[in-house]
Amino acid sequence: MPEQNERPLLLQVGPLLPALQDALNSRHEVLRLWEAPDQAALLAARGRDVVALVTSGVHGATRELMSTLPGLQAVFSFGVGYDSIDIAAARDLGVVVSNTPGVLDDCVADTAFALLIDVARGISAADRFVRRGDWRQGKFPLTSRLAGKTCGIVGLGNIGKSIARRAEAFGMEVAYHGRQPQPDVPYRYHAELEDLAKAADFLVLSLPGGPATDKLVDARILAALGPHGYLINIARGSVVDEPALVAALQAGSLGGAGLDVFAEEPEVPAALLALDNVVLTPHLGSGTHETRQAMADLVLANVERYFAEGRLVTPV
Ligand code: 8YV
Repeated sequence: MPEQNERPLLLQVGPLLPALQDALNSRHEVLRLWEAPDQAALLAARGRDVVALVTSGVHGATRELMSTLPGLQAVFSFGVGYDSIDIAAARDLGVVVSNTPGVLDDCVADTAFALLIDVARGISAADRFVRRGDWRQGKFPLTSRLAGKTCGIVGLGNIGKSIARRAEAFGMEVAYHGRQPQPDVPYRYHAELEDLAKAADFLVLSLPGGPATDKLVDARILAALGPHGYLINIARGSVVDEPALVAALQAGSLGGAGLDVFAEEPEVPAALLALDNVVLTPHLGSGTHETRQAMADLVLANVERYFAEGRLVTPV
């Protein structure tokens, strides 16, 4: 059980959904770290009273920050990916961590499919074509059909499975790569990522970020996907060797890419902006009113259960 304080002091690392901030503020005392003119001074003055961090996949939680909070018991994160949270440090410090799995699968899978259809059929490029007035000069080039193609999914977790169901509905074959084959799924497993990339027309990345998957998709994998292959990334920018991706797209040795995530967000390599066969979105995978509210509700449920019962709803 957490130590019983009247109003536990929470430290919020960065801005969150306003409805979540309001709900936290109404029940707890919340320090707003990112707004402090002198963060070190705030931590020196109040850090010893902080019992929990509230953060997100974007803001994360470093070992350095957690180590300055001797009373820290829990980290509550808004988002399913926790690669920005130092889980090993949390374990060393005896700090529990929660995230928000399950509630964002549909929206992230929709984003993956929106990017996939867009790159295959050239929807964003066609929109630019119409706006430029080019239609008067001739027809838009032919594009690629989805039905009958192979959708190769890297990381067949909850989001990957939601993507697979969409691919099936569009008449695509589904194959996947992950650490283990999953006996209960009807899709073909490739133990080697390179073999999946060779077999796939669309390689969709829905695996966790972090050191274990850093630059997993490199020049070799992109070459296996080939000049008629498309890369879709709704996972983390870190899982792709971004300079290798830019080089493959510029050389025409990769057919195109749909990217919601980047290595150095919000920076996007300038070379990508010039390419018509690339669709770029600003990490909006889970970004609908309904899903962000569901994520906020799950953060709150974790906070409330932790302070009432000493347990998390969705522990990492
Ligand atoms: C969020 C995400 O944008 O859940 C994740 O892992 O990447 C997104 O849903 C992110 O957590 C920051 O809010």
